[in-house]
Amino acid sequence: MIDIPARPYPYPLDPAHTALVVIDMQRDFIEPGGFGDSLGNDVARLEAIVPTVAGLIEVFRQQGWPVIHTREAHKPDLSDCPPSKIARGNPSLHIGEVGAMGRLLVAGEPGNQIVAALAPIEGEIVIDKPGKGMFWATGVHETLQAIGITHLVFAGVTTEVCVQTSMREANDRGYECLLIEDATESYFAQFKAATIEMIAAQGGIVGWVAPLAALQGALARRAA
Ligand code: TIU
Repeated sequence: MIDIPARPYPYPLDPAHTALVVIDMQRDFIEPGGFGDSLGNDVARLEAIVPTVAGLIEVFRQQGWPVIHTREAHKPDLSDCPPSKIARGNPSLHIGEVGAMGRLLVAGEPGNQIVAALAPIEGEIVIDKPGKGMFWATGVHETLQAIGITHLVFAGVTTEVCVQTSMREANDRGYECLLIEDATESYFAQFKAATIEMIAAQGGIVGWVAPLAALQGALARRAA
């Protein structure tokens, strides 16, 4: 085990059984004209974490540890999208309607692609998920079990929606979860801060939180 300085106490990272999960770093949420923008959000906040997420992915690639990317994506016929989700929020454009980057939140459309700086490479797992959580209707639990993963490190957007939902789903399935706090962002600064606090509260009721530098520092000390 590698102890990563974290809150509420050091995170015991198991190097043989740890994967990185990068949640929904897709153009739909990060660039103007996408789904996040259609809901009235300031998307510039999210783009700011791209270099940190890239640094985190690089750590995992250098270690040879698995990297999993998710996308919030629906089938082109929207058969996996509840009508309630399409109707919600009085948006300027609904899921499935054509925006500046193609149909919102639809698999295969330009807006559904992961931003170029974080593009998956050969051998990395890409999960299209119809819900906010990564376990709902994806089969990812079975995929992770098949490769022996027990520990998940989380990054991506948005902190209190898809990241927190996925981390809670993972926690309930027995994964030891660490959120890299500077590799996640919300459209709402106060919701990011609150999410970090509620994950680490009560002795780590959902898991651990730490900055990227804590992970990098622990791995550097191990290599020295
Ligand atoms: N709206 C919002 O904050 N997030 C989402 O709809 N999806 C994700 O968080 N990926």
